[in-house]
Amino acid sequence: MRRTALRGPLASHADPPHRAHEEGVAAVAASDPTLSEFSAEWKKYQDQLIQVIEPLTSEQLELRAAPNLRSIRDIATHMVGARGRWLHRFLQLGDASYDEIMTWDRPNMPARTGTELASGLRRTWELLQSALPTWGEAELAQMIEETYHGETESASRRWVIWHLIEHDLHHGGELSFSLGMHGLPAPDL
Ligand code: NI
Repeated sequence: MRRTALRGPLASHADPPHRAHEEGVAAVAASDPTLSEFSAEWKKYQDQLIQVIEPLTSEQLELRAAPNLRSIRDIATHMVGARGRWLHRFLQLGDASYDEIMTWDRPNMPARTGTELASGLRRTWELLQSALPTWGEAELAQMIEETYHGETESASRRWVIWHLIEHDLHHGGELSFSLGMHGLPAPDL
């Protein structure tokens, strides 16, 4: 399978990158207990993220681990934007009301409040939750292809689910560190 990388200003590990489907991976149905449990546990993590982000003031959202690193606001905004691009643009879930959320973390976009960030996490979560029960083994394994900015990329729905988990946990760790070093409550796993 072909593997290509995004190029240009939108290139980021948060953009649909494009992993070839690994052959020989066992199929997982949407009703599979493992997938169900991962989804339920992921939801708990999301609830913890919302709990710590929603009450933050604008000043607190601007805190960061170092001057050259992303602020708490930037990290949370990026998590929402990446979910939007994967779920709405790449997997084509949700209506046109999700168009804007994909661009939240692009340059020169408005600074989101804690309430808005929590709403963005909830709205993108709803996209995934509404789709999961409709995906059987075939849908999870199906390769989705997207041509964006002249690059054709492909990934399975199953891979997208995994990538959003790793993306949330990766940036959730950055968020936790940034919160904790400034004496703010962080997700308590
Ligand atoms: Ni990222």
